[in-house]
Amino acid sequence: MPGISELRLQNLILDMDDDGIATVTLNRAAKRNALNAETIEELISVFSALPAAGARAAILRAEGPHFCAGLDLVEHGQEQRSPAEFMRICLRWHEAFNKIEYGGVPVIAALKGAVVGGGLELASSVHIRVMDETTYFGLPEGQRGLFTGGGATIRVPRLIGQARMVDMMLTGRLYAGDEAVQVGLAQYRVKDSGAKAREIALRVAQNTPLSNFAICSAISHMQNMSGLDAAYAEAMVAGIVNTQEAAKDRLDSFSRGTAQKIKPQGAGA
Ligand code: 1HE
Repeated sequence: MPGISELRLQNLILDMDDDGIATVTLNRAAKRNALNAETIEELISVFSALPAAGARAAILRAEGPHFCAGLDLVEHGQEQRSPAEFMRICLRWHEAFNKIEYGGVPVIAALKGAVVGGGLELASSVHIRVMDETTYFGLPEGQRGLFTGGGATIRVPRLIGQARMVDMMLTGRLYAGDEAVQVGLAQYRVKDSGAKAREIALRVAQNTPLSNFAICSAISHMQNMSGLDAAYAEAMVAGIVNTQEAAKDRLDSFSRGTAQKIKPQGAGA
């Protein structure tokens, strides 16, 4: 697998800073960051490489005023794909978004403008979604004579429930503002989603990498298991994570009474 310095990217920009925060930028603003086949392949390459590159967290952001306009409808129309060809395309989308969701590196999306169709499928694969005042969410597939193919049927109901998703697809209903947070499409709504995503990434990067790995892969895997199997897997993951060497200092510091307490900011002793 190529390292991050060997990746040749046309549609994404990848930057890794000294804090171990990777920034992945969708860089097709002229096409509203619509997802063509090449961009999907680049997402697979980048998110495959990040864990081995030692990324402690990643920010997924976009150039231009819109996060992502979904499937590249122009490419799709021109290619005249057969059912089997488009099925293969969808499997590559799943590969890309599974790398994000299951890769073990916390991914925080800085959202703005349109997060629609495949753009919402992409956004729903990250671990923390931050929206700004311009952000809106939609699933216009019904209006376009299409159906979701990038995992929305699995991920979007987890966020907002099946009934809301079906409503969005049938009626073209958009969610924005406070309502989008209330229904679960974003966890944070702020003026500057990029700045907030960075603040969150830096905070998340303070956790031990093994805890983050478990949080950002095990929980997703467990949603696919029976309750009994998930409980067993949870015990195994906890067996590994909760006995890790890297946590010893943190536990010692708690025993000595020097660890930060878990209280709301500004609360008294
Ligand atoms: C595109 C795309 C695209 C823009 N594919 N080229 N997604 C949609 O149904 C959303 C389609 N896009 C829009 O509704 C609007 O473009 C936006 C609301 C996102 C932005 O509007 P605006 O006025 O800022 O930009 P624009 O003038 O519409 O577009 C600027 C350029 O981007 C223009 O290209 P140009 O060469 O004429 O300058 C557009 O053609 C291009 N562009 N969106 C291709 N999506 C795995 S299945 C997933 C199924 C889906 O994702 S369905 C949802 C598809």
